[in-house]
Amino acid sequence: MTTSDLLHHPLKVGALTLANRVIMAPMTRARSEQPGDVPTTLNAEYYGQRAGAGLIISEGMPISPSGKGYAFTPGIYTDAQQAGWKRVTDRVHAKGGLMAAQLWHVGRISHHSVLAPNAAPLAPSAIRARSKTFAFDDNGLPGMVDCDMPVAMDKDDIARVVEEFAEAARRAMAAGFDMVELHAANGYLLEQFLSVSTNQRTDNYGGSLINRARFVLEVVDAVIEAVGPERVGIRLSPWCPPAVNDMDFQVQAREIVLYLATGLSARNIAYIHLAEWPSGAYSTEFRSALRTAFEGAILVCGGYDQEKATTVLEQGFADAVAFGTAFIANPDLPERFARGAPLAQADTNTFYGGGARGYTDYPYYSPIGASTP
Ligand code: 8OZ
Repeated sequence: MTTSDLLHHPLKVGALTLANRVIMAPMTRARSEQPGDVPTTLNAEYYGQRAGAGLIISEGMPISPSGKGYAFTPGIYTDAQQAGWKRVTDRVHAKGGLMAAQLWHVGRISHHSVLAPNAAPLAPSAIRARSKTFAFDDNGLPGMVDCDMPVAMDKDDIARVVEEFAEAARRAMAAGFDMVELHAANGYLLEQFLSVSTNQRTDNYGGSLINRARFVLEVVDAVIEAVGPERVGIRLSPWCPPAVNDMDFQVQAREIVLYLATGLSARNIAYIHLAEWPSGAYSTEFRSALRTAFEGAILVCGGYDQEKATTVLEQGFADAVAFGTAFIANPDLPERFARGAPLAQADTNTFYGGGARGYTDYPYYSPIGASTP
């Protein structure tokens, strides 16, 4: 089997059969119609260009006003947003692709300028993130600002956010998505419950490993109830370091992720998606323990190139590999891998915000000169 063969094998993931194992990673791009954080035809064009991915995982979509922590991120909690996403999924489907909606609550990684009037960020405990988010400064100008002090969620807040995830999942299905992915990685709300660095609760959502996992499993159960287990995936990032949103997910990271994996396997969800911190550093022992604990598909992401991706598939530690920046600059990434074509480099200046430049203007590969997608 040649290198490209394995990445290009079809793969069953829950209810879906992916045409290949080259996944488009979820990436915040901060382009949406304002006010209202509504997905636009430009977003449809961007995702449609990348429909050759085995599965596109959307940028994180705030599930509610309190789930938002960044300016311009398109949400999935209003009728207008749902209709905007329908345009996106229609385009992806018309081009033969499949797409998952990433459901996102930022928790404490937020700022009053992007929240409802007088609202504070929600978190398991009132511990402020010593990190920044992209919101609005005191003059109303977009830029990096310090995260605000969060309030510790009470039982009503917890029940409400669980229901917000379920409602967002229902909206995602109504908007034509093929799958939902719960964002439980990179220092956002769900991971904030998992890690002792951010969860110092003394009720049954904090303390023991089982208690810290409780909120995540409640959200999973509510979302399964809404859309069925075969359309649910989850993103996890054990060992997520402080450099990422001041998360420090070290204590019992292995144990809690394997505990979750066992519970998720019993629930028959479609996949676990690892955001690897640091890139590619997970031990083979952890990777095989995860394989044993979880029967669904395993997606990995973080610093993979074609060669490393093929190796992790060959080793049997993953079923598919997600690519981020490579998909920004190479809308036809799976095709380039298959042909051994050179890869274009992404311009980091246009990652967040703005319009078509650095978003929909990266060409498809052509041996006689690049072509417009
Ligand atoms: C980069 C910029 C803003 C948000 C993540 C959702 O890290 C993000 C994100 C990444 O998962």
